[in-house]
Amino acid sequence: MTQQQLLKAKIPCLETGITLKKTICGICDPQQCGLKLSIKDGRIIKAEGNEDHPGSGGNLCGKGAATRQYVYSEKRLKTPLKRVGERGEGKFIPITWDEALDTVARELNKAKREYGPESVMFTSGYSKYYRPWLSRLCLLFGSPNYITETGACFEAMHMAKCLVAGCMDGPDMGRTDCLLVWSSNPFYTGVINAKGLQANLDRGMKMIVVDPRITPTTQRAAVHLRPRPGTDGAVALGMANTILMEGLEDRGFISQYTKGFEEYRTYAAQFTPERVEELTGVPAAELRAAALLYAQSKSAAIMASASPVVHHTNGVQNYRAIFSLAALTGNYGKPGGQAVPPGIKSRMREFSYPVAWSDLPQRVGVDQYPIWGAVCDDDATGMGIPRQIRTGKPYPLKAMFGVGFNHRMYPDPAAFAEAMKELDFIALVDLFDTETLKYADIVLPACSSVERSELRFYGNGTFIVTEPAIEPLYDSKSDVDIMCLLSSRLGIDDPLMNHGLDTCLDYILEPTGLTAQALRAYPDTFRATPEMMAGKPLDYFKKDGFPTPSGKFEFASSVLERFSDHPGHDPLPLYHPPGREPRVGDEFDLVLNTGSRQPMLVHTRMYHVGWSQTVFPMRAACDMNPADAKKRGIVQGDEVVLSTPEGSLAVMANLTEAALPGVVHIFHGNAKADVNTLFPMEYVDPISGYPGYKSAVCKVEKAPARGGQGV
Ligand SMILES: Nc1nc2c(c(=O)[nH]1)N[C@H]1C(S)=C(S)[C@@H](COP(=O)(O)OP(=O)(O)OC[C@H]3O[C@@H](n4cnc5c(=O)[nH]c(N)nc54)[C@H](O)[C@@H]3O)O[C@H]1N2
Ligand SMILES: Nc1nc2c(c(=O)[nH]1)N[C@H]1C(S)=C(S)[C@@H](COP(=O)(O)OP(=O)(O)OC[C@H]3O[C@@H](n4cnc5c(=O)[nH]c(N)nc54)[C@H](O)[C@@H]3O)O[C@H]1N2
Ligand SMILES: [Mo]
Repeated sequence: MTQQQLLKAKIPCLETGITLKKTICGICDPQQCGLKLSIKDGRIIKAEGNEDHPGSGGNLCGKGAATRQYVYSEKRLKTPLKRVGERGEGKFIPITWDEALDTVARELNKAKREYGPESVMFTSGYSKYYRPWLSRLCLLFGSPNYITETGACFEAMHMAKCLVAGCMDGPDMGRTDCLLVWSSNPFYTGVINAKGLQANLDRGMKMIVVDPRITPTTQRAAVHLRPRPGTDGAVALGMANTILMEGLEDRGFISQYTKGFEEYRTYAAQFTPERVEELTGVPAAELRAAALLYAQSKSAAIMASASPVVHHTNGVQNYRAIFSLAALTGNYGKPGGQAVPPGIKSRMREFSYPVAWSDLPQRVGVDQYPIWGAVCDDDATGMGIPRQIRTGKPYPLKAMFGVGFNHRMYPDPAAFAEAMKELDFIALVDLFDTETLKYADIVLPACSSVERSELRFYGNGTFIVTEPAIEPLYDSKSDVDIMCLLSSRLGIDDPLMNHGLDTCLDYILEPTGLTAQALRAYPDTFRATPEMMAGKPLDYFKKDGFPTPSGKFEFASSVLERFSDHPGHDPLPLYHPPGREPRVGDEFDLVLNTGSRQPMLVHTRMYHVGWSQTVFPMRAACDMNPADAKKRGIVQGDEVVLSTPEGSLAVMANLTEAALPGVVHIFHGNAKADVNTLFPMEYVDPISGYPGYKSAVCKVEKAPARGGQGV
């Protein structure tokens, strides 16, 4: 082959000067599939899956396959910027890193001096890898307000787990006979999870899926329940009632290890299959089939997702009702039931939280949502930010240092932005030029995962410290380097952060006996030895009790009992219908369900990355059932106006049987058709403060003429 032919075929060899570098994909953050990049003259010319990666095994989704367009996007930030126009106007001039970092340090310290450290928020969106540094910086600065996207993701599920069992658990999937998947679709949301799920289906595991939509996951289920969104609590209580009526509960487990069973049993008795059918739309026979399969399997485990069940005004209570099924059937403490997942020994927790929450002022939002203060020890909720900025109560909020922070993930983003305008100072770190940056005083350009070194722990007992595959583009830096540089400028005397990434990593990794540099020799991940692993035995609670106030699994929560004067804080998992439900004759006659994941999109990240969207339309579209469309004279591809009582959007109608009749779905994060503008800030779960993103009411009408906000 000639050199030209070799170059055209992108063959890595001496003649072409093309080299291969292995790293991980950071686009869809928590999955981190293995990535193999071909590099020529410091530029990525090809991106493939790394077949030697034990999690993803060479698979790469459409987003990862579009790595080159993502990394070399026109929208990448190139230099640090300083605002010169009004907040929101988007006028900036380039400045040096020294000027930018000095300004950030000066302004954050000014707010600290004048209003106290708690007046400064350290916020993050969806990205995960830099969070230990952000929380450490925040807590060492003296502020309790380390706030992540978890105010609308994960924490409410964790909260529900803590209220019933005292800590997080997950399915012992490798050994279970029956997996009850409550609203998750890994075939769209995570390559590594999907591979794991498929492997267990292949060995004969049965699956029940509770999901209003038809998805690749529901298509593999033995039983698929399709409740109306936000009615999950009634489904779970109905399953409990069937199990009790059939005498399939585990009496021994219940009497020894649980609290509140008799009240729970009496309450669940109201949920007859016929009533559940009325409340949820799930046919009585299907409910029964699911309950029997779950309870009669030798072992059964529940797989829950971070967001769909809790994006409702009743999410925490609904999840408590769902998780109670595991205790009812004794699926704790045995192979194939619920298990506290093992982890690799590290000092991650000590690194991330060097100061106890109890030594700091109360976090944002705890005054309104006290369960955050009672059981959540990871971060604060961002849902309280706008109100506290406006009222200054319980104390003023004056400045923000945000990393990958996007105010549009919250409901009513215009009101959120208005509140941000009132802050004295905002510094934001991002990869791309975003809408949120328009409100910043200083903007700092971050580099992407292929341009940095980072540590990741995987659930399968492997871990990795990556090497940068290419140099940071333009004048960007890794988020961690930025925070380490800031730490010393803020005057924080931290022997770890002030010495940079590797010093921090070596501290975190110390219990494994490995250093960051040693781990870099394993580009396909390093498998932890048994001595490096830590975990609780399956039946840990038999000796130590559950880590709840009573030491038992709590059908009736002692923590909620303490706060039962707050609305919705019922100790039993009482079922309240979603805050908004369409009734016959209503103007807003459809359920609006937003954010069900699309394989080619991640929140705001991919709208400008066309390569990932070749098999799906790039236009903002809402999914609706053909029967609902027909009633409204709508055909496939029509321009429609989707309205809630708060506003409307022009989008395209995509007719699909995947949507349950009566339910309309739309993805979020599209700045040009932002569905979060259709939600009021007050439409929330009273316990978690989560927005009711997945059960609002709407109407859909054929658009009178072409045009509008759609893209
Ligand atoms: N209506 C509706 N709204 C929702 C949801 C829904 O289902 N429906 N889902 C909610 C959920 S579960 C979540 S998790 C949130 C997520 O919402 P967001 O946090 O908004 O998620 P992203 O848009 O992925 O990321 C935020 C920012 O991180 C930037 N970024 C990407 N990589 C990096 C990096 O390496 N470093 C830095 N510094 N920045 C980076 C991106 O450019 C982007 O500006 O949205 C929530 N909002
Ligand atoms: N491609 C892609 N992958 C992602 C993301 C992304 O934006 N894009 N985001 C990541 C994030 S932040 C998260 S939190 C996870 C979420 O991960 P998943 O939970 O796996 O994905 P979702 O599509 O949000 O929700 C799963 C299913 O829940 C169903 N559902 C919606 N409302 C309800 C309800 O009220 N009750 C029940 N029982 N089911 C309901 C939806 O129809 C959907 O099929 O995905 C992560 N992975
Ligand atoms: Mo999420």
